[in-house]
Amino acid sequence: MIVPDAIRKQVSDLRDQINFHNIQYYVHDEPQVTDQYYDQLLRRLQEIEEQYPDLISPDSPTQRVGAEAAQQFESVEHVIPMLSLDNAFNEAEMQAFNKRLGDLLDHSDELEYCAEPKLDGLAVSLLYEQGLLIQAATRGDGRSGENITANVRTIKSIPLKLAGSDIPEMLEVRGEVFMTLEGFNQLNEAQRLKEAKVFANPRNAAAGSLRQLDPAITAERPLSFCSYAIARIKGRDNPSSQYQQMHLVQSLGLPISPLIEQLDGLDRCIDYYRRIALQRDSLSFEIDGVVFKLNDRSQQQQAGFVSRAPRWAIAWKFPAQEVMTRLLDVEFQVGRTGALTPVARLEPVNVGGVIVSNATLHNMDEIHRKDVRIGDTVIVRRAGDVIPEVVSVVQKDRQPSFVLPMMPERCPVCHSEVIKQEGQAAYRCSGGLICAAQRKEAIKHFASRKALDIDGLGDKLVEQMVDLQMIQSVADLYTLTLEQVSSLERMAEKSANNLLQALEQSKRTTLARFIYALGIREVGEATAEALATHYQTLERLIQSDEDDLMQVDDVGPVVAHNIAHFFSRTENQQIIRQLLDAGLNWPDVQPSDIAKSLSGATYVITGTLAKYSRTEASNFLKQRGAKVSSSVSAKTTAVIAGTKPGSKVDKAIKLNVPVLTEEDFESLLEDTE
Ligand code: I6G
Repeated sequence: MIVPDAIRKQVSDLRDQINFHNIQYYVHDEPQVTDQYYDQLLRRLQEIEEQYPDLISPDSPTQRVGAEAAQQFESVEHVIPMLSLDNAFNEAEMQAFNKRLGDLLDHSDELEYCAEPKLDGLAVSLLYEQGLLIQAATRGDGRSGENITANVRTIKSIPLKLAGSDIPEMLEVRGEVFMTLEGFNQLNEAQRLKEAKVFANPRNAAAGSLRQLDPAITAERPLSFCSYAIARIKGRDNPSSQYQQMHLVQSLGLPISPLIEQLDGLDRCIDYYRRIALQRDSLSFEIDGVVFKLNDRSQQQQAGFVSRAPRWAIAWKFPAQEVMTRLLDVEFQVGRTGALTPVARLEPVNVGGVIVSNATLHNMDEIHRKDVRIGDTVIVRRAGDVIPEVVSVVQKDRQPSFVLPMMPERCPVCHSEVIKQEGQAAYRCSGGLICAAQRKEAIKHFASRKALDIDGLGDKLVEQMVDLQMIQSVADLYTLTLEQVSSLERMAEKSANNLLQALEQSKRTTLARFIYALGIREVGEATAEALATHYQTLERLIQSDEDDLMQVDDVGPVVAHNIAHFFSRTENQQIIRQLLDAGLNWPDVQPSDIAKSLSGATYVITGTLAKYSRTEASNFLKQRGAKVSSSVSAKTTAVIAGTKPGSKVDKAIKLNVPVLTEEDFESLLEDTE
């Protein structure tokens, strides 16, 4: 078939554009077009290639998933062995490494290093000839690995064709294939829905995805790539430092670490390690340490190798985020809404620098899925600010005597029946406010900072007062006497007076806080705020029905049902009456009584916030006049990062945009109230 020149040109232009936008997205993290526009370009190219199949070439962006499923992976010899790295586990070992190199090179000045975080992924080697990706291999035993070209071709951040005009004849790049936390969570969510295998961590997910014999499956997995070394290069000068090598690789369209730095001397390296350790929890990917390499390649050559590792590089490891320990028992904790959460009691163990003796097992479905027995050796994981969790069981250590944890039939606290609602994973205590555990949690919530903010009424105090039956409900707080409060453990008269004063002060509140303090299931701060603004009085809210409630912003059928159900219960009505009788009051609601104190500011929210949904957090910012955007630029005022954030934090760090934690965000809200 004759292909008109105009079509050839169109195909070539489309490929150039797609490759350009790929690099903007994956290498520079600066997309210039929307996903829809990008998809349109790709679709247009696909259409033309379907019409003119002669134009299809293996480096076309449409040809990422080409190969059929393989029977097995072939073996590939590494021309340059894929080495491992020596490790340092503390500052003294890093110091010793630096000293060793100084002595070896007879170098009395500070040595220059190139540093970057060590990604927790899988090492692969990519071979480009005449600019085309012709082979990709795993590390294997270092001398030979598996040929995973078909799978690696599906990773969108790996170019099938190198970029630029000065392309080396041959280039072998080594790097790490990994999965971002966002990708990992999405994949596991999808796996759960399909009732397929759920991965324990991003590294396992990346490994499992890369090891698929069918590249079509790998193509669906959110894999990323980051280069860390040039193994071979021909037809272009090999730069004289590691740092320059990485920038050459980047200019050819391959991603490199956004956090790479050149550092003079040991002290700067130690400082870098500490900085990265502080950022570790807010990065969008998991890292297990920092790699330091002598920057100067002639110094590297001088230092040479010892057995299977370069003498000129070291991985200074962070404390492990996953460790093994023994599951001593499983207990069930009752929350504010009565949900019973299985909690693992563990032999205390250091996880990521923190001693952990309890970890969540989430719910009974998870216990069955992970096949957990009391006595098992388990792997506990603590990443970021999230609660430690049991991720898996070391099955080979299983003894026949180990028993499956059982959900109790009765609440461990109030002995009411435990029930499971159809379609829900949680078992709940049916005791409601009869249950001391639920009462304690309800009172703690009522007193918490964003509710009635009762200064000095901490968790321990609430537990004591409920255990002593001094208080039964939140309303009883306002009947406490000085005598009662002073009789509590570690409560001097002064503190008792202060608490009573704080209780008195808490009576003057806002309608939104009061609604939030009631602890209605799934009514967070923003919903409480929306309800207050919508109804303006408590009476109107109490009288509304489910249909009416659904007119309020963010209130869907489940929340509407929860609210209506809460107000329909006589015990709740009674508590509300007692609270009002005790003198709780609030000013009339003005529809917008928060000053527009953040006008002109633009925020980006990423990751999961523990106490707010995305919508809630956005609403709070918007109420204060701020804009909330989905992408980070140099003009962004700050990025608010929860746990497991996306690449937006990396971008913010790169652009020197401040990154706020959830606590910073809360302070911001308070300061602008
Ligand atoms: O396994 C590795 C991870 C990261 C590496 C590595 C690296 O540089 C950032 N560099 C070398 C030279 C080797 N392994 C052998």
